[in-house]
Amino acid sequence: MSQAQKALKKTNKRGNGNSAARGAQQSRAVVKTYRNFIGGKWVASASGETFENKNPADTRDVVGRFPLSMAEDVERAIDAAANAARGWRSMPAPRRAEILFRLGEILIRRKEQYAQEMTREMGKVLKETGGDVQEAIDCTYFTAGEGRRLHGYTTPAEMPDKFAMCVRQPVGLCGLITPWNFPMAIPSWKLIPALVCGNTVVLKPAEDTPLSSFNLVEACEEASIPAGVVNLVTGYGEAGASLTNHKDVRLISFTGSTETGRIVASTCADRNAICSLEMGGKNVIVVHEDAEVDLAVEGAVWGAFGTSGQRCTASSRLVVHKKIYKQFVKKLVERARSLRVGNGADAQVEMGPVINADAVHKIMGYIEVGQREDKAKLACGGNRLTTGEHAHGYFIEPTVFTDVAPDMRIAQEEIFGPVTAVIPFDTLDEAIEIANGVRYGLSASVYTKDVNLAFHAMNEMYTGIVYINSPTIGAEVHLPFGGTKATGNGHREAGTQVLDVFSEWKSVYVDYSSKLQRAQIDSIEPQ
Ligand code: UN1
Repeated sequence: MSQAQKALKKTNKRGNGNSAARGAQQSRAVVKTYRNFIGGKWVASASGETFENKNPADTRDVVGRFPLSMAEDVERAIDAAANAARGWRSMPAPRRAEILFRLGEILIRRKEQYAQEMTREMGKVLKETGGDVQEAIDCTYFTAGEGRRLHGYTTPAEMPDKFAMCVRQPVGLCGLITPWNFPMAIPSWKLIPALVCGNTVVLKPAEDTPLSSFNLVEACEEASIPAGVVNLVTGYGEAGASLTNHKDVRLISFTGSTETGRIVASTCADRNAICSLEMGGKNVIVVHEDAEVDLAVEGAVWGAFGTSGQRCTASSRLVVHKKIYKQFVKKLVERARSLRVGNGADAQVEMGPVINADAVHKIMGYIEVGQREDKAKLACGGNRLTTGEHAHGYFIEPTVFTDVAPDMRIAQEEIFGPVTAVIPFDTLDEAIEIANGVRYGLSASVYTKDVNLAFHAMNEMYTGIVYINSPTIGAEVHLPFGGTKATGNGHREAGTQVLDVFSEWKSVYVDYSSKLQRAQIDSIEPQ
């Protein structure tokens, strides 16, 4: 790592099978150098400097070298996006959408390759990286379909011979800052709606996973999205900050930590830019006494340890009725202990590494905090795995704390790792109070067979997403995604709701009476 890289602060958060190990060995021989995509051309950073993208399952494996972009690179990308704006916004939305459908086809064809490359740069198991690419495909198809809708509405005007309607217009130049945990899905959630609405973009992906964004942008080029409409700059916080600060960037869409999101929000407030934020979570599964325990355990394991717990939606709190508590904990711990941890490229592996050394430090720090606070019990896990097949990666055991008090730090703060806290409860209202008793409000789940309780809980959970009888992860792209409180700033991604982020409303009044009609003043007498 160069000195310049070390000086930069990061902004974004977020059984080694033999074949996987061999892959790592082979790929060490040739390390490809990638480029930024600016104004339709693949270019090196202005300084010529690069940074390394390493495999978190085996850090000897360098996935690629990527441009270390600074303010100058971002400036060039913004210029390119500004120059392309007029042409793109004046292309009819259904035509823009046709190009995006072509992009969807390319993503389908390359799904397997993208998934493998994503596992190599990010660590999650192949099934999950396949799901990540699939989410980008789903988003592309669903949102491209909106190109033929983008509805506004007409409404009667107050005056005779006057027509009133509202239509959408693009917001302008969009800066997209994306995290490493869903390296293709999340960029697509922002990119595709931005494009269908007629905006041009500069994408700055997380420094840990630039390859998946490279793949997405390369596919955009292949789909013949015009030069300058989509621009990619890779790098660290410097690049993200330059994008956020730039006067010509009308909108910043950011997914990452609540702390960085707050800085993005205040920077945008200073220059009256629009900003859409998707940040942390401390999601909960409530398991009621009548729940099917095996199903709830299976859901909890997937929700807590899928993606090594590195989802904003991860089930990091399990609030369990006292009547079934013992049984639930016993089964949960058995399952957590049996999970196979290793290189996600190995089909037998169930949980991959965490993303980087900082993540290990943070997660292990929380495990220590949990152990120090004597209210809770470490029921399983708690260790970093450092020997044998785990010697060169960032592996942490699936970790379960039981008898956790709702006010403990491990039950309040986002850990973003394979750690979950089990909390006992007596009544559903108590469980709902615990569920809502955190600063975040992304996702909540209830396991119960009682439809009345399910609807009551659904109504009372103050989150952006609620699941009944399934865990807190697994949102689908045609429904709005986002959360309340410290999770967001009121916006939603996905669904048709995301169109309200990437377009602005224009109200249009057409007076064909040939006289001045003063709204709210000239009275209309009934004939
Ligand atoms: C995230 O962790 O930021 O609902 C996104 C889910 C995924 C998306 C997670 N579809 O778990």
